[in-house]
Amino acid sequence: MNRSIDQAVSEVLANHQGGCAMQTAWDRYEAQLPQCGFGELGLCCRHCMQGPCRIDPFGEGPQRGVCGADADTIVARGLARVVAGGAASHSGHARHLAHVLHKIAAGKAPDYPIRDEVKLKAVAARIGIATEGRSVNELAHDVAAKALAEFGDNGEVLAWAATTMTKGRLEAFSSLGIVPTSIDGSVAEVMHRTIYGVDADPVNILLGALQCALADYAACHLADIIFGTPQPVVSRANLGVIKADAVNIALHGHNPLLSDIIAQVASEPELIEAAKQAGAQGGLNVVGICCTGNEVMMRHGIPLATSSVSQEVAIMTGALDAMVVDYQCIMPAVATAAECFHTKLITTMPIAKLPGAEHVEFREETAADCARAILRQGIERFKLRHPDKVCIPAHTSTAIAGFSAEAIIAALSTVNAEDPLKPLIDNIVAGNIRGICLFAGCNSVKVPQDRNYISMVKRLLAENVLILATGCASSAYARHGFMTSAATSQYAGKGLAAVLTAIGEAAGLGGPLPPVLHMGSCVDNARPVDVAVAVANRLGVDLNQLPVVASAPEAVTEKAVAIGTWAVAAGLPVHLGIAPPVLGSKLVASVLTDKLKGLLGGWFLVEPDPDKAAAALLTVIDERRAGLGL
Ligand code: BF8
Ligand code: SF4
Repeated sequence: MNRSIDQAVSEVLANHQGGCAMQTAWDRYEAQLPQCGFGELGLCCRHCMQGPCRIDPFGEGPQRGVCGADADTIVARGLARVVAGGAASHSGHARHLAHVLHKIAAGKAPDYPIRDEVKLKAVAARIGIATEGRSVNELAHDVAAKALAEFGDNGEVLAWAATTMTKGRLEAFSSLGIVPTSIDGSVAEVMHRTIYGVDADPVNILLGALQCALADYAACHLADIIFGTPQPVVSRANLGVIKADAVNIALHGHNPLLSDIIAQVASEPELIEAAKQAGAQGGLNVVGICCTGNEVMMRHGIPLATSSVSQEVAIMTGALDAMVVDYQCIMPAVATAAECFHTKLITTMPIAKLPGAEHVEFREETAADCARAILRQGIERFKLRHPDKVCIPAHTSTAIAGFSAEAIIAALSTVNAEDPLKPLIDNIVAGNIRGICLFAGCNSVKVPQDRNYISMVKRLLAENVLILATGCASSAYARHGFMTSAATSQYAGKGLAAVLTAIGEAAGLGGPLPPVLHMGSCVDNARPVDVAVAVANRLGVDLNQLPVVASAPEAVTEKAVAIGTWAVAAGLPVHLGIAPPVLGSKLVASVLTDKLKGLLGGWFLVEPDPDKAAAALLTVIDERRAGLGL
């Protein structure tokens, strides 16, 4: 089985010196085959202890569970709970940040200055907080209080949804009764209505899932105030960023609270000296994995080692002295991998401990000290590294990251300072930018790592589609060299290349903008929406009319499903390269892939073949262009 088209990953898989029966996600996937057909189709229910119940997809065996739930109900309930899982994760992350913002305002988190006061003020004004004559801490307090209030239920539409979507979208949500009024309430309500004997109407359940997904969307907006709004930064990506002569510390997970501080204190001379004293002439080398990796890459230029599916492979280089994890997308298997090498695995969050890891509880009050202590543990561990087990592939690529919505607008304003959106809109109208595709989501063992991303992007770029990327999609394009000026000349169609060159030169980049813009981690999917909403408002149209599409060609997690679902609600056609467990219900599948189009303008397009998927997205882009008279 072809596991990855990333040469660095393939080399380590082939040549690592793990010894002790080192297994990876791909091995464990093969051991699972064939996977359960009922589960794949979403036809297994375990929502009560009279089950598990299974529906026979061929119509020969049982068509109803013990309670009478049929395939449609069971599949819809299962999907809704997947969305709730995703929303709970993203909103847990957001709640954590809101609490920290509160502490910052109260002077209880001294290691976190407010890094973007302008954004704090803008967000405060947007959500209706008085800003005139108020101090930064007062504003931070009120924004945090408002954010925390979004988790409760005051019966009003969530401010972060109401103030960041188009009017047309809000009307569409209202007409379907899916306006989110509470983040926690939406998650809890999905759990309630999908329990034994509550909601059995599959369409009603799906509407609940859409509302919950919109709550997920609302929870994606706080990080820049605390950590700073990213600006373009040149870094490197792929396993070759791990250095043989340095103490290598990998930061893995999602919430940058600790990793952002580690990224900063790693340049302290005492720590670098300590690393050298331990024998690492290259000093300290901090690298990122998954979305924490994206966060520190776009804000601090920290190089990105690899993505989710290959997280164990970073350890298998034999040169990772410590892996520091926070939460989400951390395979328990990293503990086993670490045991086969000398890597110190450190968990930091009370809700995410791993058997086999050392837990260093992180507290915002003493963040910098905690970060230093963790780095010193990595330095100690370096002394135990076995040089004969080191297998670092030479591959890396340059990657320009940090294209926040603000950074994109700033780049555009170098072309037209009065009206920054005009160059973007003019080029869409002229066809130089035929459309925009947001790639999001994960890498899965079910697809050779990165294959779908890379084949689709080559086709779309050649057809002048501008690409935005977040999450592990960003990682794929960073590792494969698509986030460079050179990639524009190599892959972009003529029209797109001309636009990217003009903007890059006007912005003083000394070359074209990359054809794939790294917009951040998965919680940063709100950034592309911000740009799309600005364009839609400027044109006086709604999001579901724009030639903008999304794709999660190698999706894995519940979080990815939650994001895909709100993207559909936002009016985007969303391609999925791996079918979610819904195909056991013709009704649910037809709502998701067809009926939603009439209701919200967005829908899911399931296509495992990347060539066909790219062609389908181009067709949709052209239909939307035609709809706008272009
Ligand atoms: O939040 S893309 S595998 S790392 S879930 Fe996870 Fe998927 Fe990667 Fe980031 Ni997003
Ligand atoms: Fe079976 Fe119904 Fe219980 Fe599900 S909720 S396990 S279908 S009895």
